[in-house]
Amino acid sequence: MRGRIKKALSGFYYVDTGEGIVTCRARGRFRKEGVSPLVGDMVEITVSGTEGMVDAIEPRRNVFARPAVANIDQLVIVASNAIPRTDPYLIDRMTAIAALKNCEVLLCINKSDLDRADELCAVYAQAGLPFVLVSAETGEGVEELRERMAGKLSAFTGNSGVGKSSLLNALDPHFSAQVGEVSQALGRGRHTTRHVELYKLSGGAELIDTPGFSSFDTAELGLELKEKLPETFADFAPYLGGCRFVGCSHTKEKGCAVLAAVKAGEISPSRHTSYLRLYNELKDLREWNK
Ligand SMILES: Nc1nc2c(ncn2[C@@H]2O[C@H](COP(=O)(O)OP(=O)(O)OP(=O)(O)O)[C@@H](O)[C@H]2O)c(=O)[nH]1
Ligand SMILES: [Mg+2]
Ligand SMILES: [Zn+2]
Repeated sequence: MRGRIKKALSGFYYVDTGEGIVTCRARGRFRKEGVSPLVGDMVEITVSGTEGMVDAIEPRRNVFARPAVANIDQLVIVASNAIPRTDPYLIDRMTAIAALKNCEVLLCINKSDLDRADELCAVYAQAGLPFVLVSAETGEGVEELRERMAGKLSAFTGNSGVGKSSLLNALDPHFSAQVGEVSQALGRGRHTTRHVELYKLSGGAELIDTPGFSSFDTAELGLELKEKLPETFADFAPYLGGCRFVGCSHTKEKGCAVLAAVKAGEISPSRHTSYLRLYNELKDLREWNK
């Protein structure tokens, strides 16, 4: 039988076959080969009694380590300018990683009832990144978000406490995903969502809710990103051919067209600061990281 993994938890995979959900284990050879089945994967399973076994994973169109998902059409980066405030670096980093994987990105700025995030909106309007300003609390923007998710498989990502699960509940009240308090003292969420799960929304969209993170990890940073970094910043594209030196790193060179565009206000300083931070994180990666 064939199906899609809709939930992964404690070594069990919940596979939607179209006729129901089969709880599966995965064959031992996956572990030996260093691959794990992921939510979003299309898999071949054999069913015996009420249990199943994942035999094979179909080729993936894309795969992410964090959030751990496969085959998504769109990565929805949920952010907030209210507590817990999202560092724009997180947005720019995820955007670059998604660009490398040819995956669409939608920025979803939540908690508009608390903070309208004018600066963030201005930065991403200028960068040409699609974004929606929403509130899971008041419902502002939720219809627009729903429209942008129609007919697609999307995955939420973002720091803990920005309201990913709250938005899932706002999009389709018949889900009651667990929502957690934000620690005002620490200014961050409490890691309420602990597993990755795919939900079919009424209206046709499919959405994967994922655990939030509190720090940046390096799982997605590799040589390919290092080599293609400037191209993963779409707003740099018009300038990349204009630098004086071939192989310009766009960090400090004389005659750099990207730096000139930042100076002229055509590229936002916040985006270029993220570029520099990512460039420095990637700088020391060597061949063996491949
Ligand atoms: N005022 C306001 N509060 C919100 C909004 N969205 C979510 N919250 C609150 O923010 C807190 C965290 O929400 P969650 O939905 O659990 O956040 P999450 O991103 O799923 O967090 P993790 O599962 O830990 O990654 C809860 O107290 C929500 O009620 C919003 O639009 N406005
Ligand atoms: Mg959550
Ligand atoms: Zn340059």
